[in-house]
Amino acid sequence: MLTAPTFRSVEGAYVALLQLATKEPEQHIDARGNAAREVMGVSFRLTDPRQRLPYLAERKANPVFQFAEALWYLAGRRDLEMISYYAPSLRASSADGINLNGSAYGYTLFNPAHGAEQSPFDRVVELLLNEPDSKRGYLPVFSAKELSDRANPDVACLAGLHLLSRGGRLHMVCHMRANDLDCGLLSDVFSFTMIQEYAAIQLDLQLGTYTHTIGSAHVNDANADRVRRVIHEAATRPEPTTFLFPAMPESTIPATIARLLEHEEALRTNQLRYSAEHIRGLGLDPYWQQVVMLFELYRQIQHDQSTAVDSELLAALDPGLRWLMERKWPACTEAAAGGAQ
Ligand code: 5HM
Repeated sequence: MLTAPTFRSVEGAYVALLQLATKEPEQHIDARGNAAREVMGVSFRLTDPRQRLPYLAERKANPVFQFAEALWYLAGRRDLEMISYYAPSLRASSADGINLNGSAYGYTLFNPAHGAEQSPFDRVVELLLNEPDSKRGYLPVFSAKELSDRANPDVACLAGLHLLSRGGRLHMVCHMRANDLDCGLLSDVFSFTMIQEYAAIQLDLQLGTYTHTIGSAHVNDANADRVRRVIHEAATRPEPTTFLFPAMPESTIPATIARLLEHEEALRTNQLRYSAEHIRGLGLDPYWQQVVMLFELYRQIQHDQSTAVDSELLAALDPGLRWLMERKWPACTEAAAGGAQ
């Protein structure tokens, strides 16, 4: 088969790639201290890129981080302050303790390069509005100059995102030089398909397919045990757990992202605390209300160090997000158990 194998949701592609790299690795590598099993040049296509979350108890995906990272990209940011609150391990990738460089993909995509008037993203949107069939809607991210410093801790893994408007739908093809199949792939697909959906809204197009291609697809030896457990769970559960991820509202514009990040900052810095009722009254679309609910739950976990979060707020989450939160965070598991009594 010369085209990428097709999956409906990211979960199927994720499990298939874990199986491939675990059972049929092409080689064992050891780069920058990370021993890993590797397969070269793999790809898959998602027919419904909105189905961007896996529901596997052994994987415990973190929807709080997923949305935080997607919004951090969409807002064109690179500050460690915001993103390390959700993923402290990212601090190790910052050369100056203030910003991320290579992996701050949104900074590259959503800000004008030095001397330019438009961001690369805005330029591609304008191009596709004028010539929908164009093949030039490419958003490069990796830059050769990142390799000039041999000690650079943060070289972009994303080579670029290609937007293609075809038949009234916006498709995306993503090229990654390297992808950690267990740790990087899920958050990358989540965020890039969010960028795709956001772009489709700006172009007034329906969401098309998402194709993901990887140069070095690998599973680090350090994660081999968890990977085995995930593969076992996927192979032995009676039925997959499925929830439908809803569509991003068509009213989403840059001001929506900025407004969400005002709430995010107030919660991250513990200046405000919200109830479910308060969040419903913020004037946000219900889709984005869910994200503010996730940020408030995370505030309770981080700042209040609650042993059980607000059960009313947890119950207000969409069932899929609730399922993930209850598996990821003990304070959510505890609140759900209390609510069930
Ligand atoms: O040594 P190297 O720069 O390739 O290490 C980066 C590691 O992070 C690789 O395992 C790569 O696959 C993973 N990674 C990822 O999967 C990193 C980033 C951040 O750029 C990412 N996805 N988004």
